[in-house]
Amino acid sequence: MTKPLGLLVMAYGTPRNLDEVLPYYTHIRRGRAPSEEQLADLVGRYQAIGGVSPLAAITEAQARGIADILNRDGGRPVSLFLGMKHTSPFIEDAVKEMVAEGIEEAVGIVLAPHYSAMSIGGYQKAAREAAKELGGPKFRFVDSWHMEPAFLDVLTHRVEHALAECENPPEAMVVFSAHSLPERILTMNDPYVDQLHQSGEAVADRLNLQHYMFGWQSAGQTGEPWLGPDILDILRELKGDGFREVVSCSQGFVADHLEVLYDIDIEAQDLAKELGLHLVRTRQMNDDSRFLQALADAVRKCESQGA
Ligand code: FEC
Repeated sequence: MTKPLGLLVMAYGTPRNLDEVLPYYTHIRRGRAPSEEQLADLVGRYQAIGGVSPLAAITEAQARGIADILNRDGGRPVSLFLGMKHTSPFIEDAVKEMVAEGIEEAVGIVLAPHYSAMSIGGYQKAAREAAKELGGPKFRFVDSWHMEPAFLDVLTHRVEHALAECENPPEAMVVFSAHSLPERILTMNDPYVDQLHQSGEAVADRLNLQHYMFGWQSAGQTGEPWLGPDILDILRELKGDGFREVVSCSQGFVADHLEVLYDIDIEAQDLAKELGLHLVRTRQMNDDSRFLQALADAVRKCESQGA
């Protein structure tokens, strides 16, 4: 009997309660503890969205959903493992479990659509290094899946629905955003910026959008320049340019979590109100089965590349 293919689904991770915010934040900062002020600011943002992020439950539902689709599609059965970048179970824990269960071949996929060496590359490095240290499994990785047709279909529907909530859809500006990264990626031949444009352009073409643009959100406070323009500056500029309605499509994220529920729904929404702009956010992918099909398709393509 064919041995199951290991499916390593990797995601960012989130603190399970407010006590876990300090170790989580310290891990994100590669072991440097945040100042009291930085910690209080982050705790305040979690409190503002209800105390904890829904991300953990959504990630689990997404991972299970992808595995279920793959185990029904008639292809090689998969065995699911879930590994987080910044909380337990860490990616290294998942690889350890894979080895213990005798998994020899595996596909790794990250729950974020666009590749950057600074984001997806970090997840893959953690899995590769753990596999090297523990003697397996043999990994193949999905680098990016932002152009998977089923993903673009769902993204297009999301933008279409958000536009339908506008009073005058043809005159609304659609802003496609992703998590900002330090500007130095521009000197690294990194595909992140181009990929954000590719998926956004694909949606704009399908909907024949007259007004759309690209921006960044959730930049860190690290003292170095980050990719811009930031969504908040964009809102101010759009107001100055005479726009009255804006659709925010956080296409770099696939779940409801802090960077969407706080950065867009609270921070950007407050500014929009102050400016007198009508801001509508597209719904996130969460556990939409059409979206999970896109990820399952990407896994099968990756698996067959090595066949
Ligand atoms: O809901 C939640 O609890 C977690 C939401 C969350 C997601 C997420 C995704 C990405 N991040 C990316 C890059 C960076 C870089 C830094 C950074 C910092 C934070 C902090 C929090 C946080 N991120 Fe995150 N990110 C989420 C949460 N992120 C909290 C720390 C406080 C703050 O800056 O707001 C800066 C690191 C440093 O200081 O050196 C860089 C990227 C993604 C999207 C791809 C992915 O999901 O991996 C890129 C979700």
